[in-house]
Amino acid sequence: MKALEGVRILDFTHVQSGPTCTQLLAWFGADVIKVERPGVGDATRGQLRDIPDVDSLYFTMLNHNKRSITLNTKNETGKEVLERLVKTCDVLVENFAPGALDRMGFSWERIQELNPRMIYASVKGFGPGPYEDCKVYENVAQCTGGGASTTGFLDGPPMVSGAQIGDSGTGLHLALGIVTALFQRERSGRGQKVLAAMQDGVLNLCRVKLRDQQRLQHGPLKEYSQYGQGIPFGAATPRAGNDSGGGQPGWIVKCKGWESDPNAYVYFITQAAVWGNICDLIGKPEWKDDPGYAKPEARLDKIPQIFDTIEDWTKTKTKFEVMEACNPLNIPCGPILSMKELAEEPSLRETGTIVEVDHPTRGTYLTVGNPIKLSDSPSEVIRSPLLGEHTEEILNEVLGYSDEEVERIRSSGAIGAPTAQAAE
Ligand code: CAO
Repeated sequence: MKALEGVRILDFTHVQSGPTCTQLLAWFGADVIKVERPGVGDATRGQLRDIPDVDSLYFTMLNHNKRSITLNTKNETGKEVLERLVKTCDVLVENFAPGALDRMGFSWERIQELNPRMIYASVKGFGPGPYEDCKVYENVAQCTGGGASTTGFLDGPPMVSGAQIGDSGTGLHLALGIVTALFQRERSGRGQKVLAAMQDGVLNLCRVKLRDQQRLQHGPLKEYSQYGQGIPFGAATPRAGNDSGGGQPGWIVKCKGWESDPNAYVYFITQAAVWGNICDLIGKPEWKDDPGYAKPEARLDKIPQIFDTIEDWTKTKTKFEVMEACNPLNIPCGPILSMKELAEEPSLRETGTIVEVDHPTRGTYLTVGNPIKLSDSPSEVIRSPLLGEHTEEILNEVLGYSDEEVERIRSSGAIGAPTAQAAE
């Protein structure tokens, strides 16, 4: 038994933000029925393809454990099928451009009429306000949610992050909204609307930067390297390079091999509690009692110089040797791991965080499994569906259409041509 077994999701999501949400719900056991346009499908099936005529990794890695039905929801018979799906499902998830479902004839009011228990969950770029009608992609959200203005180096332009906080981050927010609404429905008996706006999701993940914005009114941000470098602060939270962003100063320093290996670096945190151990490790035992270094407050104006000294030591070791030396001394640090190293890391394979999946037309590929582990709800990763692979199965078994009715639906053009079957 899985945590969300018995919950049926009508999945109208596409690209990245919505699909990450429904993939998580599927891993927790929900039956996720992905609705796609006949002959077209989710645009990502064909984007960034590495193998001709095969679903892209962009698609496969975001759509595990789902079933796919092709349905033209602008066709009259297609609308009839969609009505039946709305009546049958617990949750509708969508991340269309604003207004698309209304234009299809499925407004929130109409959905409530069809199924008052329905939870209607949306990702949008912006919440209500001046930008509510805008289309939004990942980096637009990172830029408008405070991520880009606070990322990068002080002397460089704003920078977006490799972590997809706008898309996958908002998908996570939406998933929490959905299970919360399902929990409330247990008591109220009613569905509700759930909205996760990408700007809001990014801002939520950047809340420490809004913290710093307000602290600026009371003086310089002393834990930022620029304070030690004597560079004055402006009106807004600045870009902080690799500063830790917390009360324990940290920085990325070079390790042995940095000249040729772009990832021969380690993140090193000078946690106050283990300052003595750090001093011994880097060959500066005299700093332990030196009034200029002994207390965290005294070190704030010397953070860049301290990390230069730490780097003189880390440059003599590989990033893994630094980790091995620091861990027994309780000094927090993290090697900069490349995607290649992560893909090959045995411990991540053992926990199911990195999983090898077999796909009928692609062969094997690697994906990231469920990062949230429940002790009583195991997550297995099942390959993504081919376009329309489960159309007949859903029409027959979920919606109760007879074979003759399926033929009627097909001849109306609502579900497209018979779909390619998955080669087993
Ligand atoms: N049958 C018939 N029509 C369908 C259909 C189906 N099964 N599925 C989708 N469509 C139609 C929609 O109804 C819409 O038609 P209208 O424009 O006539 O209403 C059309 O397909 C296109 O939908 P869209 O506007 O959402 O798609 P787009 O490619 O133009 O925009 C995106 C993509 C992501 C910019 C936009 O969907 C969006 O802003 N979404 C909200 C924010 C979001 O999730 N962004 C993250 C995306 S990942 O980076």
